[in-house]
Amino acid sequence: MLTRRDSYKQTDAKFALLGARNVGKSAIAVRFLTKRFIGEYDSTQDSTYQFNSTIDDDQVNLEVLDPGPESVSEPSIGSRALWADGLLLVYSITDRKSFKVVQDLLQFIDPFKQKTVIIVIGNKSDLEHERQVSEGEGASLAEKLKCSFFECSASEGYQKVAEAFHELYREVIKRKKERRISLSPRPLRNAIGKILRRNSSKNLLLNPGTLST
Ligand SMILES: Nc1nc2c(ncn2[C@@H]2O[C@H](COP(=O)(O)OP(=O)(O)O)[C@@H](O)[C@H]2O)c(=O)[nH]1
Ligand SMILES: [Mg+2]
Repeated sequence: MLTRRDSYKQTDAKFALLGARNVGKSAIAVRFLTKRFIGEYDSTQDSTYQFNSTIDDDQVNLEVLDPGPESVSEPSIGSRALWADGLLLVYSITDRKSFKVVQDLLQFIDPFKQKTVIIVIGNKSDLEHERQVSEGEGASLAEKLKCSFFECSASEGYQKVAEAFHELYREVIKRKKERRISLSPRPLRNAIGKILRRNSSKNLLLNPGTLST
């Protein structure tokens, strides 16, 4: 179910899309939330959605911020990076300038990198004949940033768009767990570590199939 910031529930992860105008941020958000493509979307202001989704068999509560047009200034990016657990940095493969905008944004996100997970997305992959940014360039930017990278087409399908959000969600949850452990006192940390190790070796014994991959 999709609601527009009217009912507040416990949120498992907060995501914000960032990038130049017209790269398809709204189209990506709406595709993920409704499974549909809406070609022309009113992007005059920020929209925040609360959304229930199933990710890896878990029912999760997500909040997604689709920014309005004035979203690439330093204060605006800073406040979004502070708010969000995960940032989707979106460019269009048909617009080299938008790839540069993503690279320029990074300096403003840097102060939040311990807290906020990022993912790079090259949208409009259906427009191969208009491509200006190669897949390799997107991948090597992501490699440099040590983050995941997806090319997708909001207009063509749901699957790739959903995959990107799901991957970001997994990384956000992993980061939250790591932070929780690193913020806890050392004896507690050691105890948690022991329990985790014990449980993971039990799982291997109970599910020997996990060893065969
Ligand atoms: N061909 C194609 N057009 C897209 C795609 N995603 C968005 N668009 C179009 O690109 C334009 C800008 O999209 P929009 O979502 O408003 O971009 P935003 O300004 O980043 O939010 C609109 O005309 C969309 O229909 C895509 O994957 N493929
Ligand atoms: Mg928009």
